[in-house]
Amino acid sequence: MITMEDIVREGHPSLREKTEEVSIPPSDEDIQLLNEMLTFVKNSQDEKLAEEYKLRPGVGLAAPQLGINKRMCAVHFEDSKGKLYSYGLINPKIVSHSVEQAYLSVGEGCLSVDREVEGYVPRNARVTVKAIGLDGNELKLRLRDYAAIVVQHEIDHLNGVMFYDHINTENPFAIPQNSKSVG
Ligand code: LHY
Ligand code: NI
Repeated sequence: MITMEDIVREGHPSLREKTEEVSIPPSDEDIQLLNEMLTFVKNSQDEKLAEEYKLRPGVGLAAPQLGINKRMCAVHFEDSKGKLYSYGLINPKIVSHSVEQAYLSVGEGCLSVDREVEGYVPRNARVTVKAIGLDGNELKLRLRDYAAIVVQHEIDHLNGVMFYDHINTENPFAIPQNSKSVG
């Protein structure tokens, strides 16, 4: 079972590396790892399990956060309408995105960052993502607002990008161009 001890923190080189594509069809080992990643995210939202295993609640996890150099991530959350997004994503790729941007009104955090970093993180308000799912089939997700933000945060990890790389250094709370506030 994956716990916080398995998650690397800021300063670890794997958070800054560009990851390798997973070969398709994915191996049983890759699928197993991705299933464990998704289970970690689910467990972290379960009050009892989170307390028992000292898990920090999260909505997403990317393989580089485990020191694994592969293009895989897992997300599990509900949007503001209560729609569930629960996916393991292999080789996810943003195939199109809106011009409009969106940022979380409370800013972002990261399971690999043990400090508060203030500021707005501009992202695309809408993205279409293609990936291979846990069943080995191709997935095409059309995401907006919170769902789009979370998946972009995870895909960034696959490219060695941290959320705070996007924050305006002069004014962390400058309203991004052509953007809406989410959350
Ligand atoms: N997890 C963050 C989490 O708290 C993801 C996240 C995304 C937080 C967007 C806030 C906004 O679940 C990770 O850091 N995963 O990489
Ligand atoms: Ni993160």
